[in-house]
Amino acid sequence: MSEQEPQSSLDSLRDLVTRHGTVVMERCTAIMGVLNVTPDSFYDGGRRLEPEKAIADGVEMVAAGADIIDIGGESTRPGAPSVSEEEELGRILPVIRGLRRAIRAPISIDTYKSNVACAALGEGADIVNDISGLRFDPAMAAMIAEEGVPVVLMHMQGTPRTMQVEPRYGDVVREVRDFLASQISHALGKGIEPEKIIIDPGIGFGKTLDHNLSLLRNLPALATLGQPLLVGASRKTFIGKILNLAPDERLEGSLAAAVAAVLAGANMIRAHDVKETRRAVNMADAIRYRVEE
Ligand code: 7PJ
Repeated sequence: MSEQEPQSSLDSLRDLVTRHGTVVMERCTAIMGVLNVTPDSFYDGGRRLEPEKAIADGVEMVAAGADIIDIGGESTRPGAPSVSEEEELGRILPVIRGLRRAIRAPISIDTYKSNVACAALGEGADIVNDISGLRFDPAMAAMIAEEGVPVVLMHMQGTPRTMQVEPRYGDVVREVRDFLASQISHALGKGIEPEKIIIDPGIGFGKTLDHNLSLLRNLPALATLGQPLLVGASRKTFIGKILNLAPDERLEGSLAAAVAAVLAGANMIRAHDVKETRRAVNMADAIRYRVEE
């Protein structure tokens, strides 16, 4: 990118620089592949009890077009049992270690615990994906600033245990936007660089079906915060409610949501089905960004 080019336009966000490569989000949407190594995640739980299987799946996701692999070791579905740091680390560290040797793409770690995130970064992870948006662990922001790595700030109402009991908002779009704005300020205050902050409305985290649809419809209001915008709708419950389908039948609904998100301003899509999402998102990117010479 030339130096004269302004960085402020929403369609020319800065690239995301990580320890293992740069994720380009200027005029193309990045894909974050979901690699859960839990026994109980709602869709892919129990599929990767051996690290070798998880590593092979991560390699396959990169070959299918993932720009980032997001590794999670604790299910955050409503009612899932919490796991100790030791248990979480035992699940993720062998996978991060092996995957780091096998792929060049950046690895993100889906955790809200600073000790887990820090150990993951030590094994070669590159990005911290904090579903609490720096709310749950007071040591998280300073650790991320010290390490100089990018962070995903996600919105969630409440905690995973309580979030779906009775989600309530006056104006969901305004409240999610205000929360993200305030957590961006908090992150900056702790010394995290502005170009390393990604924001995420947290589809399904303390939201009803209508809250999720409102957020997807109003992504432009979140894009105006000026940070790269990540959306994760893949195989979530709201798709099941609309289509009356179980998680393993939600591929088409997930692709539709991904395309809608890209056309409304998302810069990164978090998805379980990388090959299919890459194709759908490439079509959306052409519609969104391609102009005749
Ligand atoms: C999300 C996530 C999401 C970010 C999960 C699932 C539930 N992290 N972790 N955004 N969802 N940043 O995989 O469906 O939407 S766990």
